[in-house]
Amino acid sequence: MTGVTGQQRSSTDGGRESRRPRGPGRAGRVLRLLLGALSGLLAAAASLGVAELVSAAVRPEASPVVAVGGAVIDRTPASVKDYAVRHFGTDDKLVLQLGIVALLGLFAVLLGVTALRFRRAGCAGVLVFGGVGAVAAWSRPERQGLDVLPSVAGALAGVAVLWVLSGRLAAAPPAAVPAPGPAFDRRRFVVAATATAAASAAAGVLGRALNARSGAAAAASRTAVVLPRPASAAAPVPRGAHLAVPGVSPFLTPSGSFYRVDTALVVPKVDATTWRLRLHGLGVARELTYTYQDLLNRPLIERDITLTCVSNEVGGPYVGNARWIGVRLADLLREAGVRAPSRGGPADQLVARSVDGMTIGSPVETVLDGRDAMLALGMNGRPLPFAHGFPVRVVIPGLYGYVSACKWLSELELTTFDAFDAYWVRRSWSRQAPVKTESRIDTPKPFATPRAGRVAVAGVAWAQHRGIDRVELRVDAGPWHTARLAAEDTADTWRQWVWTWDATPGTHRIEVRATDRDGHTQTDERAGTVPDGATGWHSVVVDVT
Ligand SMILES: Nc1nc2c(c(=O)[nH]1)N[C@H]1C(S)=C(S)[C@@H](COP(=O)(O)O)O[C@H]1N2
Ligand SMILES: [Mo]
Repeated sequence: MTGVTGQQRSSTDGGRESRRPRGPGRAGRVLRLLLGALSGLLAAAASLGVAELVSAAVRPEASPVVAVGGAVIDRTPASVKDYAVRHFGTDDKLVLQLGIVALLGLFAVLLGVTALRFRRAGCAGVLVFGGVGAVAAWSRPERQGLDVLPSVAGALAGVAVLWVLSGRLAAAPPAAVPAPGPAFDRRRFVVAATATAAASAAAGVLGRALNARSGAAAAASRTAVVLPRPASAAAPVPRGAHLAVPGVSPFLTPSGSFYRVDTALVVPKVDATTWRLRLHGLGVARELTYTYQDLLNRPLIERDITLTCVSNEVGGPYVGNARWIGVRLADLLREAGVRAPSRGGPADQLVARSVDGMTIGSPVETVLDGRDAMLALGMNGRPLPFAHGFPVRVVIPGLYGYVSACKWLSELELTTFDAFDAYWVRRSWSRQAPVKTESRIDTPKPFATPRAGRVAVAGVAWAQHRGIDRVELRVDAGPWHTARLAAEDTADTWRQWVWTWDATPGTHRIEVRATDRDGHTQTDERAGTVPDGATGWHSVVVDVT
């Protein structure tokens, strides 16, 4: 009991601190600790602000939070990456960066408090953090020479701020009579802290603005693109490919709502006028370099192709269908003298490299087997959006994105699967990964409460390059019913389907399965996405009223 009373008393004392001119009492010490923590946070803010400003002179990807985030992504095991994609979806990158900033803030507080007593140690801690940023920037696959600069400059700014602020908190003005309140010069601390906060914010805002402007040339180069009419146009989408069922995914996915999966914390802004594509490697008779205009000048093909991510869970959202315009990849390879392995070619893997260091390996045999593998320049009638790979990306029907669809392409290298493992393969995903036959119920939504009677159950099914042959549904593990399939656009696109269910009141589970043109029916065996794509039947539970 005395303990409690004691606590109560001291807190009351704290409240009356101003009436007790007895030097730094408990409240004074607490205030000093808080100001120490604040110094640490201000040092961190100065670091980030200065780093952002310097990164504008280097490149946005070199700013420390982005560099550390990128390095974390590079080192994230497949299972964790999968968890992040599943739980945060496209916000996973935001969550990651907020996490890094939160962690930084926590350490900043610790360092600020440490510096109250151990000024050098606190400042050394700030340098260590700068080192982490610099090492992260240096470890990125696409690192450039000056990438460490923002972290180093930021760390030096942070050290300077912590040194000055902790100094102000330490030094009591020499006075014969102890002054009221904490034993340091409040006014000088407040001035320095305010100046630091203002300068950090200004540096950060200016850096952000400059970084945003650095994409201006790229944006202008994109605006200037006029896609020519394709030499080989896609046939119009058959009218019967769209079922007029509310809630079903539109046959063509608008670019703005097309799923996005990549490791880029900053979307690369590539200037098409200076962009180059290098084609080289095993079995290439002569190395070739293309400009964007070179590709635009070639005969272009236009095709509807459904893209799917290997991280898409059964029933998941990472699938979309677009109309792509581009250069036939097989033509380019053949001109360079490349032969398929089945025709004696020495290379069995085509590695696509992006400006951000991504590597994606596809089987040469598949690229040359007659399918519409292409270097896409356009998506849904417009130049590729930056987020989807401007100026040029790869699209290969029938393969998951991580083994086919390299965005922001910069290089094509012919090699072998024995000689080289691409980015995701080094992270426990399969070397080869054809898209699995899948179906998804879009409507009704899980836990919907439709009225008893006729309920339209509808969705999409895909088995790229094989084509969908049949979609079936069953309720409460009853008999299978065949859905009505929308008209097929091509074997490379998904198909909508609908089945009219005579729903009875109660809770029911609806399950779907698809069969492809090879006669393969989707298995009910549940498998996770690692290493080569999820399996199982999508099901939806509804409450019929
Ligand atoms: N440069 C680069 N290209 C990339 C990726 C990436 O992380 N970086 N991700 C791949 C993956 S895993 C998929 S599923 C597709 C997704 O393409 P989208 O974002 O245009 O839908 O891009 C592929 N191309
Ligand atoms: Mo993916």
